[in-house]
Amino acid sequence: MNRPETAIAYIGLGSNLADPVAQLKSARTAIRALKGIHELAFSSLYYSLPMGPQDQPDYFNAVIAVETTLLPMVLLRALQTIENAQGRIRKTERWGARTLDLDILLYNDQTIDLPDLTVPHSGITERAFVLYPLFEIAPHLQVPGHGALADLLSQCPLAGLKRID
Ligand code: A4P
Ligand code: MG
Repeated sequence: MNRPETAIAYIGLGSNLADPVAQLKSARTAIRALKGIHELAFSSLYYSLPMGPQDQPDYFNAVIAVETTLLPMVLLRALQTIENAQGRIRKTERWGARTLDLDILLYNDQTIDLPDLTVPHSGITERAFVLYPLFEIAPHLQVPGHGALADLLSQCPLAGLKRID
């Protein structure tokens, strides 16, 4: 029997409600527990000021690298199930506060343009809270359509981002 093909995916984690550090830790545990996923690396946690509406708490962010046999849409649904299990309530306001946000940043070197899934994630190039943790675990990465991660990072101000030991 052929082994299922594996891909390497990078997933961004974000939280700014209900003990964000605990939210990120339990999200990591939940992702590792998914069938067809193997963790390759987990970045430090990063503290960041909110992008978007400013009347919300500060964020904690991290990035996880995984090897996975899950196809992109299957991975997205699995991540949404984890968001929901951790009390995510979807509001209509864009970029509002949330207990947990899991975004597929990259999936191999694929470019995906589906109604429910855009990869590379649309905000990847200008978000310090994505680029810096991603660089910590994958400094040589190329972002499809955007060039070297190192170059993107060099053009992205920290904007208050702080790495937490
Ligand atoms: N979707 C499309 N592509 C993807 C992808 N690559 N990964 C769709 C995940 N989802 C993707 O997402 C809305 C829809 O995006 C989903 O139904 C999915 O099919 P959502 O998580 O329901 O809503 P959202 O997160 O509010 O929208 P969005 O646009 O993803 O928000 P962002 O861009 O994630 O921004 N400030 C700091 N400092 N740190 C943060 O982490 N996060 C946000 C949310 C705002 N400000 C922040 C942070
Ligand atoms: Mg999201």
